Amino acid sequence: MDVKKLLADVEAKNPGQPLYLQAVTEVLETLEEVVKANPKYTKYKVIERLLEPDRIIQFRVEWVDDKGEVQVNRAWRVQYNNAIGPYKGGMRFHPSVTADSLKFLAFEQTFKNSLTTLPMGGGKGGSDFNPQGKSEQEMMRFCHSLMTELYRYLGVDTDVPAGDIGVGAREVGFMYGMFKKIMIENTAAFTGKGRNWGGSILRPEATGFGGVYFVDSMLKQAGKDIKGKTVAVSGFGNVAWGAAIKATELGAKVICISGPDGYILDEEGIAGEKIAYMNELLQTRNNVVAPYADKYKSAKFFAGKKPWEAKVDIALPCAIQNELNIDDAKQLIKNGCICVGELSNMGCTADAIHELQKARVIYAPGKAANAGGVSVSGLEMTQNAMHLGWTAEEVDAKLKQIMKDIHASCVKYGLEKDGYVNYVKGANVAGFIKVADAMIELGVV
Ligand code: 2IT
Repeated sequence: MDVKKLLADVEAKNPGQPLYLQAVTEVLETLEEVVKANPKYTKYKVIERLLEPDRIIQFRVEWVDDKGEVQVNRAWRVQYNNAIGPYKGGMRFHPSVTADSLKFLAFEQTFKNSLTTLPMGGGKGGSDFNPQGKSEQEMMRFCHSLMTELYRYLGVDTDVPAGDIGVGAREVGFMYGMFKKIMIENTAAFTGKGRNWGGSILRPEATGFGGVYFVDSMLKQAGKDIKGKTVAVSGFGNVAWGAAIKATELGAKVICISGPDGYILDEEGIAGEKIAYMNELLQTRNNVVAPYADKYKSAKFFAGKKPWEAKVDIALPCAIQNELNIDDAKQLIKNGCICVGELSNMGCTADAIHELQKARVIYAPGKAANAGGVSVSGLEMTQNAMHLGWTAEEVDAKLKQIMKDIHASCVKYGLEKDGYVNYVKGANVAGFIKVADAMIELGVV
């Protein structure tokens, strides 16, 4: 396998798509060994086939804002690969959304979903629509309009979206509500649904919970304990909130949370009522974490700064791609950080990852560490198919087991001679093998 040539081809065929190239580079750099050892992957050109998504749907979304002005947005659904199950992945509403960002996310999702052990293919969608400052009515009109196009491509066995940045249970409700009306059916063609209409208990917390279970496994693997460790969490959404709850529950001390306006340092720990207040701030949708420091005198607010400058044992990026760069990585290493668990998708830049690995910081990529969210989505699909609902304990036990299994797969393929686990390699190889073998068994179609 000629990685250089493959990457040159990807770059030439996907001009102006640096995120997709970044995600592909990270994966291909770790697959050389497994491809060399298994000539079937070369014979059936699995890599070349995996570098082209099954299809990308792009469409216009037009809607009328509260002032009566017509607005136009662009939306996509990237159906990347359905070799092992229906396309599955979230919808992201954020001004940074482009064909490039969704393509990288759908590519990552393909390997992530394979790792979950559940039968889900990879997909992702979204729009450059900015939810910030939109009224509930504007949000509803936008979601309805988007769904009058997207519904054609969805279905329980075809493509099952969910939430992501800017899309929570409210937005899923508006989109799924229109889907249900058009299709005259109430099936599991969406996950992250509300509890009253088929949603799984624990889905809002799942990514954060799963991520901390994964971090716990990584620390145990390295002979360390999460108890008593200090934690910094970035991102101002469900993922960060769930991570803060679970990290606290397992005995760690969360001392940093952040929002788009800056970060909070609270050396006394952000637990109990303080986490509930964090969620209150999230629900206001004002995107500011600063009021936390007004309410709790033990806290300091650092405007416009990232939490990676704080001295912590564990860093959990939970916001967006490339939120942790090489300078942040160097600062974390200097401050004695022992573990970085990526709960955002591709949260670290490529050079940041290399820096962390070089310093033997325990590092897990998003496709492994944040797979708990889509895993509970998969469990939601199962419950819907059975017309049943599980208790929080049942869902949590299944989630815990899935994260343990993902961790074991990463160790299987990523363990190095000195005992350090290269989780990037482990996750990529384990995720790849299942999809690649399925593609070969399904023939060239
Ligand atoms: O990045 C992700 O894995 C998600 N946004 C969750 C996707 C899903 O289908 O639950």
